[in-house]
Formats: sequence, C-alpha cells, structure tokens
Amino acid sequence: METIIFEIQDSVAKITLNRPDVLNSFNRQMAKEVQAALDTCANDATIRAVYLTGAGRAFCAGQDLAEAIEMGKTSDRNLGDSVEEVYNPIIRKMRSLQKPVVCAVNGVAAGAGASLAFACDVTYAATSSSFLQAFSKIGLVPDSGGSFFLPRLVGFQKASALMMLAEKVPAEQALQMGMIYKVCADDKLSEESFAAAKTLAAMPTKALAYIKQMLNKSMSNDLDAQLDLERDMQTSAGKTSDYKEGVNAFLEKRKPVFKGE
Ligand code: T3D
Repeated sequence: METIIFEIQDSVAKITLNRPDVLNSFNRQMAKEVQAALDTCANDATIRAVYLTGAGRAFCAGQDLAEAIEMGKTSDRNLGDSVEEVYNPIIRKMRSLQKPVVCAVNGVAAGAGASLAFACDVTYAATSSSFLQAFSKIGLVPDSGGSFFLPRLVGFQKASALMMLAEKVPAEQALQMGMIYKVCADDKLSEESFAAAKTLAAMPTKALAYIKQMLNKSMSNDLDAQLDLERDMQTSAGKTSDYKEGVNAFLEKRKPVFKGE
C-alpha cells in the first residue's frame, strides 16, 4: 500500500488516507487501495470496526484534479466511468460492510472527500476541520453518495444551498446542521474518535450490522416495510450468542464479553 496506511489495532482496522501533499485527494491508486482495504475489513473476522482518517492537515480534497486533467489529455475521459470505477465501489463497500465505520475528519473534507465522511456510520470532526461541496465550483455535480446522504442529514433546503453555493462549512456549523456526530478539540480528535471505534469493536457486531442494514433501508422503506424489517432483524439478533451473553451478564450483574457471534 503506497497511498494509504492500513493498521489493525484492538480489532479496529485503521485506514489513513496518506497523500498529504495534495490534501489526500483521490488518484486511482488510492481509490484501488481503499477498495482493497475495505475488502480485507469485510473478509477478516478479527476486524470488528473500521476507522477512517487522513494524514496531515486535510481529511480528503476529493478527486485529484491534476490526475483528472492529465488523464483527460491522453484520452476522452468519461467522468461517469471514473465515478463507477473509483467512487461508487467505495461507498457501496462501506454501506454494505457488516461492521461499523467511524470517520475522524482531521481537516478539510471537500468534494468526494465530504461525501465519504457523510457515508460513514459515526463521523467525528476536529474543531478546525471544514466541509465543502466543491463540485459546483468546477462545473461538476455531487457524487460518492453526497446527493443521497446530505439531504437526509441536513434537509432538502440546506443541502440544496450547500451543493449550489459550495460554501465552506466549519465543523461546529456542520454539527449544528446534523452533518456529523461530534466535534472534538484538534488535539483530542484521534483519541476520542478511536476510543469510539474500539468501543464499537467490542460490542455485539452482528447487532450493529443489523442496525446498519435497517438504517440503509429506512432511507427508502415505508413504515410497513420497516416494521417487517425490524421484526426480521430482531429474529436474527435474538439467535446470536452475543444476545445471550448480554442478557446473562445483565442478570449476573457483570460486564458482558461479546465475541461478535
Ligand atoms: O474526475 C472525476 O473522477 C469525477 C469525480 C469527482 C469527485 C470530486 O471530488 S470533484 C471535486 C474535486 N475537489 C475539489 O474541487 C477541491 C479542490 N481543492 C480545494 O478547493 C482546496 O484545495 C481546499 C478548499 C480543499 C483546501 O484549500 P487550502 O487553501 O487549504 O489548500 P490549497 O493551497 O488549495 O491546497 C494545498 C495543496 O493541495 C495545493 O498544492 P501545492 O500548491 O501545495 O502544490 C493544491 O493544489 C493541492 N490540492 C488540493 N486539492 C487538490 C489538490 N491537488 C489535486 N487535487 C485536489 N483535489
């Protein structure tokens, strides 16, 4: 891996976007490496939570525009193909991953970088970080799930203004709007957000996966369909050994030990 750092610690897979000189913007190699890392997260049973952050002063500045221009010189670059090969697989893998993804936005998150943060399950941000719907400034439209998640997070009117005006939103304002879960002091971000990832990695993994599946569907299901889904997910949750452990530990007044089974 040359463009990301991939580490496993306390059952958490930590993915650090690592192209700090270009604010961790996505070239094709970084996209492929993130996709491969997410495949590892899906297939390795010892990994029970994922943590995503950026190296240096930025989280991610979206598409590497220098690479985009360079590739356009040698061929007629179809941006739809780029979205389908680079960004959509990342968002699909993250949302279908049966494990929680914690995001630590350590600096500016622009374009597809912002969309990435919105698609995570629990997103923390440093006080000095910011969010920018950079797309319209260069004549593009939001991608990487941005037009799906942002209106659902902040509401239609605010999403519309943010996507069209492309104004930079500081972390505190992003929190007030509902874009993210928590803001942390810059020097506390990694400690607090990684602690959350570790907590999630020690929780009943299957129940968290079912919660994720329910949230994915709650975006589009009607009430009847969602009630049916809750019934089915509760049926599955009730068959896990972690459920038995949780109830037994409660009755025995001890701390539960969940195995993710
Ligand atoms: O093409 C497709 O495949 C379609 C898919 C598109 C998905 C997208 O994400 S489109 C949106 C692409 N991203 C942007 O338009 C954001 C561009 N960057 C910025 O607007 C600003 O850099 C920031 C607001 C993010 C940060 O501003 P600032 O002032 O803190 O930093 P800076 O000075 O602009 O950038 C620092 C360096 O990073 C600079 O290089 P230098 O001068 O030190 O050599 C700059 O060129 C480089 N950089 C920043 N963003 C990108 C980038 N290089 C390549 N691509 C970038 N996206």
